[in-house]
Amino acid sequence: MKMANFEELAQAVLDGDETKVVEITKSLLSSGVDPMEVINKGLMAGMDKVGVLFKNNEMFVPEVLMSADAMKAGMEVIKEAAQQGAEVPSLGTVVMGTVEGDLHDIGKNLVNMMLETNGFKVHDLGVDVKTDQFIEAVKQHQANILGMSALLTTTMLNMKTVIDALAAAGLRDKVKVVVGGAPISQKFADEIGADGYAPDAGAAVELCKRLLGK
Ligand code: B12
Repeated sequence: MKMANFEELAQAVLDGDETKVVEITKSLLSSGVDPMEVINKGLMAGMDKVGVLFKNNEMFVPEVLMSADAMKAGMEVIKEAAQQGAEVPSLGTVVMGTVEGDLHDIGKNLVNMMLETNGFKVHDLGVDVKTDQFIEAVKQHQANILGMSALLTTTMLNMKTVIDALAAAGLRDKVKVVVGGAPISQKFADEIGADGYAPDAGAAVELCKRLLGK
């Protein structure tokens, strides 16, 4: 059988073909390809194409959802493979969620996966997370880092609401706040008083390590 390639994987994400995505991801991993390459050159490359087609009205929500599910299935395979490696001591506890009103979670999940495989303990609150839920979780898990994701210009300001609520609850100096998502920038992060911004999952890991002095 010929070895599967990145283009085929990207195409399978674009087609929303979950079975094929799982099959190709497994095949690439078992032939020793670096998981990050599988993510970047295969899964993400496919999702990038989806993004362009969605923007140009050449692809619609149901198809995008199928692609999203296919990408998630591929990421699950990678996550399972990573968990079979040795236990790494925890670098810190992260509470992570997508802000209220926002249902996008692919990027957040990718960041979580990278944080976990790099030794952080992650409590994922999911999507559409209300301000109070963030505050409660930070308290409950004594989080070192609070991560927030937003993909919509209409929801990104909810990050500021959460940061203000942290301050009101007397928790602002106990936790580092990191933010990300397509519309977020370093400038925006500075404006809302976050401790850091990262443009992608790899940079998010570096950022969290740096903020905790690791
Ligand atoms: C997939 C998708 C959907 C899926 C989401 C499925 C899911 N489970 O996530 C569905 C179909 C549900 C959807 C719905 C909608 N979507 Co949409 N969607 C997208 C799309 C195509 C891809 C997003 C994605 O997953 N990218 C891949 C991931 C890996 O990248 P990422 O999210 O940017 O994450 C990376 C970084 O940003 C960073 N990061 C992310 N989070 C965090 C957090 C931290 C702490 C850190 C440090 C870093 C970090 O690291 C990640 C990994 O590298 C984008 C287009 C785009 N190019 O972004 C539109 C897009 C975000 N959607 C858009 C819109 C308008 C909508 C809808 C309003 C459409 C509608 N009319 O119904 C709804 C809103 C629903 C809601 N309330 O949230 C617009 C937003 C426009 C705007 N400026 O606000 C976009 C930009 C498309 C467009 N060009 O019009 N969408």
